[in-house]
Amino acid sequence: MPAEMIPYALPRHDAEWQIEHGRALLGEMMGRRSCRFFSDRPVERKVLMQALKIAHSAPSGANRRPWRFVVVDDPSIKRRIREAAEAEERESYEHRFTDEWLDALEPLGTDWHKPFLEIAPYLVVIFRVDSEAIDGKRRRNYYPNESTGIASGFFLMACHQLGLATLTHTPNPMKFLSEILNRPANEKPYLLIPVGYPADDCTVPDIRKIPLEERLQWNADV
Ligand code: IYR
Repeated sequence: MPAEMIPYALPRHDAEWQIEHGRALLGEMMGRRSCRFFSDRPVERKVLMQALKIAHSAPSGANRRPWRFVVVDDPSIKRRIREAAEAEERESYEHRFTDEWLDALEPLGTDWHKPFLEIAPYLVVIFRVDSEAIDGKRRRNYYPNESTGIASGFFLMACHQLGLATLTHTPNPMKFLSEILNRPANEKPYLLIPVGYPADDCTVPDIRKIPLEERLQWNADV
């Protein structure tokens, strides 16, 4: 049955307001960096919940919200995740990554050690839910990959706006997350996101973002 249609309107800002607001938002978002050195300073649970609510507000295929957020703050589970992630990462860095891939990672200075997985106060593990059991029947979800990517983006932006550091970490393969966190086979690990505050002596690589002009086309002009 179609849902009842209800009115929808947005505040009418003038262009001056939009440009000023856009400038401020751009400045804030350009300041977001992936953080690999976290403080153990706790994060108020309510703040994390607000960021998760913002993520959960994302648009999704057929309004199914085909994701699950698993929040880990138990030190023993964080330790298990670190150990399993480091085992996979070690294998990747020492055997699985091609030389081309290792060259691409070199500017980031990463290696298989992932202490942040125990230090950050929260690990948010996002699962993509491909199908769900409804009334004993398996029902597929639509665009779960795109939807979960959008929700993840909302989460990263919300965290940054709230002054929280994040890292989109994807140890490969991530199956160990399903096992440690008891998630069923219809839910696929999608991203592992440590959330917290940067360590006092946190540094990030001094790399530049490719200018938008190189990634933007108007109409059919090339
Ligand atoms: N998952 C590894 C390697 C890695 C891969 C990419 I692509 C990055 O942008 C960064 C790291 C790691 O986390 O070290």
